Amino acid sequence: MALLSKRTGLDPEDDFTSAADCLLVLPNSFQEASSNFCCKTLLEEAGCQEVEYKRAAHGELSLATDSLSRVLCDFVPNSCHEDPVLLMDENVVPTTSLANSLLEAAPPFLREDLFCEFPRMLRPAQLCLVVGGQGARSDLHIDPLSWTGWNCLLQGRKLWRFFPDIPQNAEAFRPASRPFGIRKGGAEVCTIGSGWRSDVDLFANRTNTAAEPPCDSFGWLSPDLAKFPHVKGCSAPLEHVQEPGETLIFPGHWWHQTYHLTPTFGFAGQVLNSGNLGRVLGHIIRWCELEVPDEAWDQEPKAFIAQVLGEAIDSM
Ligand SMILES: O=C(O)CCC(=O)C(=O)O
Ligand SMILES: [Fe+2]
Repeated sequence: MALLSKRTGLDPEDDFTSAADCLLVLPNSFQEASSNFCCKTLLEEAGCQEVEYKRAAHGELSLATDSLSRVLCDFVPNSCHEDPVLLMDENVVPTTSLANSLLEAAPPFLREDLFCEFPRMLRPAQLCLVVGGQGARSDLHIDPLSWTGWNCLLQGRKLWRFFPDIPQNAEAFRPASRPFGIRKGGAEVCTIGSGWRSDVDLFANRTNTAAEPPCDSFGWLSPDLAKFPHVKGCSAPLEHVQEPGETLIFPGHWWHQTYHLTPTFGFAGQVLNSGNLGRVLGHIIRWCELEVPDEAWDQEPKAFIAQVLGEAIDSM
């Protein structure tokens, strides 16, 4: 039996609050946004800004800093499987006029976001710029706070692998916690929840060298089993090749990793609404070991958020 499911070809105008437990694939969801327009705007308004990007030469991962224009125009086009370049940046877009244009172009249910009720310091960034060169991969991870993630691809093709968060996969991936909260001087001072990351790279070995290898067989991209023999025990993944124009909406508490089949350009964010409020606040309540009476769950979302976040902060 498949543990994870996918629904495709849905209308971006629909209200997806009740479909929080499967992968949704929306075609043409950010109607007004084109990668050329977004890239041009970013380069004009923020090309000189410093950004941190990830590169991995011969398996050695490192973080490097350079201007946005150098990363987009020089490094991303030269990325390859052995020396991949990935930029995931939450700071640049909010400083440009693109932030408003993108939020206006977003499907309506992504604009109704209860994370705006969180105290500013604990609010996740609304828009993350995700630009990958060919062969770039995210790490294998679970997003923080059990939120619902969205990821819009405007250009390129990206392969995703999803897995349920079950003990079998924790055994296979050997996760480390990635705390979510307020950081000061590099230290976490108020942690309200967690995400998880694994050192495993599900795409470490590439056996097919064609520029656009077939996407229906994933034997050609596989983990390094000599280095991580325990990965063999993981459950079968749900796979999806994200095409340009598609937005994916997925439970952030699923394990996921991406592989950028071609150079890509897109944005990611997360949403909190009546469909996943219980899951996200439940995550914070468990993580902070809060005692919340049953009646609290019957409150209006805003009041419930204020109570849980207030108690979480008091508990530090
Ligand atoms: O787009 C990617 O490469 C990774 C994005 C991701 O992990 C997310 O949107 O949660
Ligand atoms: Fe993620």
